[in-house]
Amino acid sequence: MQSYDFAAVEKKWQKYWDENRTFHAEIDHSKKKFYPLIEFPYPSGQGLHAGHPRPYTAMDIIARKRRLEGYNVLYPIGWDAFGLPTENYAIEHKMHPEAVTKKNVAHFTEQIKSLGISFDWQREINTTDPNYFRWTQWIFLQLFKKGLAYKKEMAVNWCTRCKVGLANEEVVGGTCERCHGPVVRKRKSQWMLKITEYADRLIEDLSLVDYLPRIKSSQINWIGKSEGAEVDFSTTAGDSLRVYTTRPDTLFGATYMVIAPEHPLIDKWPIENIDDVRAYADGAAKKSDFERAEMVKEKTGVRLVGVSAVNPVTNQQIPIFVADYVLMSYGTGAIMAVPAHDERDYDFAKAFDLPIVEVVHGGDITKEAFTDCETGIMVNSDFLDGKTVEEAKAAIKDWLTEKGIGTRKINFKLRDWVFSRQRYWGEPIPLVSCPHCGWVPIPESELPLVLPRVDSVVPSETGESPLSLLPDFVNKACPKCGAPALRETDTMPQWAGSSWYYLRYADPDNERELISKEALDYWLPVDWYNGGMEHTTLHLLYSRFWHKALYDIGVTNTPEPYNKRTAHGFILGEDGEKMSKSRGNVVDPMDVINVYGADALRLYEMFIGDFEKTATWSTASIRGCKRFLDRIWALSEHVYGELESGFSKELTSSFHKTIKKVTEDIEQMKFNTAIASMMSLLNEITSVGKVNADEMKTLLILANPFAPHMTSELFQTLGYGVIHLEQWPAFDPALCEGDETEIVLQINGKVRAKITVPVSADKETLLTLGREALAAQLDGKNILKSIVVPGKLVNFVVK
Ligand code: ANZ
Ligand code: ZN
Repeated sequence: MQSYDFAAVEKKWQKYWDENRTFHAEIDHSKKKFYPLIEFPYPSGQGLHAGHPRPYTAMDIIARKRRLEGYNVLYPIGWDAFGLPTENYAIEHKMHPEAVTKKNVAHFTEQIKSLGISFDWQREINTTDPNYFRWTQWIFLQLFKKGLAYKKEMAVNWCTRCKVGLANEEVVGGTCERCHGPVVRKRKSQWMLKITEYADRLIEDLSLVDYLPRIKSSQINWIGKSEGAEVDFSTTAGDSLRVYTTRPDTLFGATYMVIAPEHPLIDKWPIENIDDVRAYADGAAKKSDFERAEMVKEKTGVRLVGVSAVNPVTNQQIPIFVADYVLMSYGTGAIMAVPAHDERDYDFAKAFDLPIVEVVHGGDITKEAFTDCETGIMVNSDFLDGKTVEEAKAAIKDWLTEKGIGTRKINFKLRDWVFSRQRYWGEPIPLVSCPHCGWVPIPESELPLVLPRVDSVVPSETGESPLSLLPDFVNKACPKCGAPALRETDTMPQWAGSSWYYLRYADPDNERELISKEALDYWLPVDWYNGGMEHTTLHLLYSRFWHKALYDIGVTNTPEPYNKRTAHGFILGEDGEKMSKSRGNVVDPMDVINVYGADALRLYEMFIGDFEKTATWSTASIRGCKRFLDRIWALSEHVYGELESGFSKELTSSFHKTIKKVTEDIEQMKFNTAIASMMSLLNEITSVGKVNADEMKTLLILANPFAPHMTSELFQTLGYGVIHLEQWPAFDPALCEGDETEIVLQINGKVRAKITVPVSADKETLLTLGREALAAQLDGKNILKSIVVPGKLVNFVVK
């Protein structure tokens, strides 16, 4: 089949949209608004990768459909441009990070424009623009004034390669998330944000929003609300030892205790083997919390000689250990160990030959017993014997309260947010340290506090920010008393600018305020936010936290920023592995555009598999998508009849069914099956042998969100007008029945499901529908071969 000149067509329409500001949105109270959002990119030096177009196109399809449905759509784009890779690149090439950013943004802009996404480029923002970060700094000052920012000396994760402190979340498997360099613990005074104060609301308000269930649950788990009790154990050294436990009911089974190697009592107690204990603590300090808590390994520890504790219910003396499986950062940094019912305690007790006393009846004390000690009947527990776990919990809490040695306590896994970075390329923290007044905010009229100009960034080897090397920046009179004072030289983490950017899109040029009330009332909240699962626990929680803090001071007007949140899967290389330069499996979307065009790339990225799931790149199936476009183009030469005469008798039902399917599938992000249904409609048109004007027009509108360039061009040349001013077609449910048949879906020859498909569905469509219906069963399996017998069955041969 002959191909159309996609390069010319695409360039023409991109220029048209740009010049006419076709997708620029202004407040219009006569229309309903729709605000879709994608995670704005970090403009890296590498340019777009194959994963970028997937969410952009998905939300673009939704945005374009909504416009055709009559909504006023704000679909914005901007740059999350502060951060380490840019700074590191600038240092290496003796450039200024601002120049690097500018270059990268220009490159990204050109690339993204070539995808034909209907972004409102008039609202473009950049987190490194002083007119933007002025408000990031302003928000920080509000948080500071509200008592939500504080400075704390703490052990931070320190990347030895980037020479920068990292949040716990940025340490992955003991290495730096960005450079994969080794991470050690280092004590440093850091700005912290009290996200923990919002922990409960961050859980509860999930009931107000429509997030995918797995997004909700991963936020809930990350926040990790835990209800238990703090219990004081007396010791032979005088000071009592306080533990946190979620299972006070198992107190009779507490046969020893463990304190974290950093526990402050170590310095107070008369420990006879203190040298051994200190040596052990030094070793533990080299490990991250993650390694200590999550990595499976032999349990280690040192028993304290000369001090022991007393179990308050058995009155028996029990030994105390230091061991690194207990973290100082959680609870009280000390535990009562119940080896019969806690797996970590069990492993430790086995290694150190400690007594194991069963207190919740669960049969043999084997590893299996741990899992079901949540329910059961108490044994070996004196006044708790015979009670259920729930009853025992209540009874022991009363007993502990009565004795004055225990109180109910709620803990969270969530930690406060380490908000300082010792780097140049970030928002300066707008505070001054005065010897008389302490930390003083700079006046809001002095915002933005811009980064001092330097020719090139010199990293400070001491671990302080490069800003600390610039006396002109550092020295500042105290805004309160005028005494010589020093500016904070730490900058904000990359997460700062992205914590509120969705607000600024609604009013990007406002110089007086962060956002006007009118823009806020009209555009916010975001209606639909799609992003990566990897941002569920950091960015998504951080921005929900900022939004709530701003809500509390009256800057935002809803408790939640995003009404709906969905997530896309990654795209893997053709070999099924993560794309990486070293593997040589990287697909550059620009290469694909050059060979097949942007419409084909868009279509393919949506056809590649379930949007939510990981997908493997296939150059063969991109050709299939290209062929689909070429066939529609070829069809345009055979259109008969006038507009407004209705669908032909032969095709009426097929059209209504396809409209229904595409309309509904887009809403559910089932883009692949929406495309498949358009492909089968095209097959039917081909078998009928002709297409009339209304049919062609409808087909073009349905395909427009997916392939906007080609459909805009054909719409114009066929004399139908301007496609983006059209209306999304409606379907008549009564006409959507019939002409369907049931087929069997098999895996390795075994029947797994039956689905109803259009009789006309071709092999490609059947495969797509089959794969979708068996998605759960096929997940993680390698499809070696698929056999399709149209009208009968699809069989997947898997390994
Ligand atoms: C006795 C016990 C018996 C426990 C039992 C568990 C099961 P979550 O649910 O995650 O909050 N723990 C407390 N502080 C700790 C720390 N700093 N480092 C390591 N472990 C710590 O877990 C709370 C449980 O984790 C607590 O309840 C404590 O062990 C342990 F059958 O106390 B438990
Ligand atoms: Zn002062």
